[in-house]
Amino acid sequence: MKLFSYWRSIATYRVRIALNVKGVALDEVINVNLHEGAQRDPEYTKINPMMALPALILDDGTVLFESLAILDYLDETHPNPPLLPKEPKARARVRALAQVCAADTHPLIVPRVREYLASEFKADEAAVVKWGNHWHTQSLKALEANLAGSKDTGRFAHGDQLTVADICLCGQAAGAAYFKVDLAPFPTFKRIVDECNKIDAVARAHPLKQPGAPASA
Ligand SMILES: N[C@@H](CCC(=O)N[C@@H](CS)C(=O)NCC(=O)O)C(=O)O
Repeated sequence: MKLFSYWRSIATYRVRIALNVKGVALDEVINVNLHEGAQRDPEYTKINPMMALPALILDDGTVLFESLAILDYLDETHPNPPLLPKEPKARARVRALAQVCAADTHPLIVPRVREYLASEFKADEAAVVKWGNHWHTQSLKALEANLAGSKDTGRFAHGDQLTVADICLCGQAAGAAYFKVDLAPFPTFKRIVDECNKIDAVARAHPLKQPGAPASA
């Protein structure tokens, strides 16, 4: 398997966590420098026409893209440990928490959106940070209300087993740090992310631990 990756990519971070948790080894990690716009290079556009990371190439050449779809694939092909609970209502909650991060928040702050804000609407760096901070904060309020208010929240977002929800919370925390969001008002969210990072498979997937990353964000 080959993973197209960049240290900063939150969506790739999700896939890295799942690969590590499942114990799936990669043959190659191919760097696509998002800061230099390499996701728009014709060679990469052929692999993922969305011009976004991650892409996972399987041994038979199949290209997987979209991090949540890749997480599903890994969970289906490597069932242990499972990334979803068994019970349907529990699965729905886990997927919903994951989607607040991956579907409602993350798409608003990806490079193509930030670049468009700057080029079309003349947003300077401070304005872009304000934008990202705002959308993260909105979602964090919703996540905290759910996590703090649900009897289903345990050591992790749902019970005591790491799930897709936790993987996405970790990505959300990395995004929040990038946009200088203070996590103090979101103690349950922060506690769960800290809990996730006690697991080596999660901790070593962190963006700042990848090749090319700076010492701090
Ligand atoms: N929904 C996609 C998001 C993919 C995405 O936008 N990835 C970002 C990095 S985290 C990217 O490569 N963006 C390139 C760009 O915006 O130009 C997923 O979860 O895989």
